[in-house]
Amino acid sequence: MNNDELNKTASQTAEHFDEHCFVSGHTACAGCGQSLAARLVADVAGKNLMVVNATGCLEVFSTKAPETAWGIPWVHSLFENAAAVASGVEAALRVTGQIDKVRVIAQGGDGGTADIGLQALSGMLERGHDVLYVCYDNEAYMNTGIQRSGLTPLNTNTTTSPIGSNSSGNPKFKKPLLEICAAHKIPYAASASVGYPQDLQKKVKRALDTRGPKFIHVHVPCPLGWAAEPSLTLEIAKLAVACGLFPLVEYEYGKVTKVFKIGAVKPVADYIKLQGRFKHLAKNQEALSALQKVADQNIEYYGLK
Ligand SMILES: Cc1ncc(C[n+]2csc(CCOP(=O)(O)OP(=O)(O)O)c2C)c(N)n1
Ligand SMILES: [Mg+2]
Repeated sequence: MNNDELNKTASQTAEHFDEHCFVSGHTACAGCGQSLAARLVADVAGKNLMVVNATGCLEVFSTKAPETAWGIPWVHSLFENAAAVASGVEAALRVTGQIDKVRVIAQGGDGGTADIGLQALSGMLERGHDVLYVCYDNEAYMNTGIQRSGLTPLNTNTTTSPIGSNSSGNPKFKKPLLEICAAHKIPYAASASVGYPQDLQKKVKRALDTRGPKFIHVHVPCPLGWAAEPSLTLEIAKLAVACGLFPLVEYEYGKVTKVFKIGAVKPVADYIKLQGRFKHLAKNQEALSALQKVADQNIEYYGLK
């Protein structure tokens, strides 16, 4: 692209940004839950926002140079240090007297948050920075080819936890990320789902209206990594909540203050049957029961019924 073409693209993009600060034209897959959730979050935050983005799908598909889908100041950190970089951004805004005017969001995937970035996140929460950290959880390292993460569910087929004669997929339980963050006794921590957009936006607003460190864990189906129909993203997200595998809850200062009651609980079998990553469970009753037990325990622990 020459300079004239670049300037033309920039002015067209500026018009586009009047309505939203995260816009279409990026290269996310069809049905990507993460791209929809990121727009819902950015829409609540508005223009007075600075975003620090860990390496991962969202960073890659939204900022293909020389283009960007972000109409606000946006920083690409490393895979592991979004929370540390956001801490620095917040500290700079604080010492220059701008922290009341600008909100700071750090965001990353499940791998970037629950595994490699957990230390930086814990430090940010402990130090008390006025930052909202959003984890977009698609339950594997999707950008590099569907490797399991600490947030991959039990018995999921991934490229590093493949099914086989002696394997029913991922042998580990999903890490209790929300509980780990809430245990820092931060003012606000919540889980949300792209399947419930209004609930998600209410929680983001609540978090951004609260001073101090905040954390939101958002469940976002990934059609490619979950081997699911792109048109079913929202239905699958809702089923994860309805079966108890992804509870929607809120914490204040380390205590549960609200839970999203499920009503008619659906069996885990209804959730997994729409996803190729769980196809093997149709013929493996023991592995399916183990996953159902995880959901049952969530329902009991949080009183979801
Ligand atoms: C230190 C380091 N290790 C590995 C990578 C390679 N890498 C880039 S993105 C990524 C996966 C990201 O997974 P996740 O955080 O879950 O985000 P997703 O792509 O699933 O949205 C990996 C392993 C890297 N960039 N830096
Ligand atoms: Mg991921």
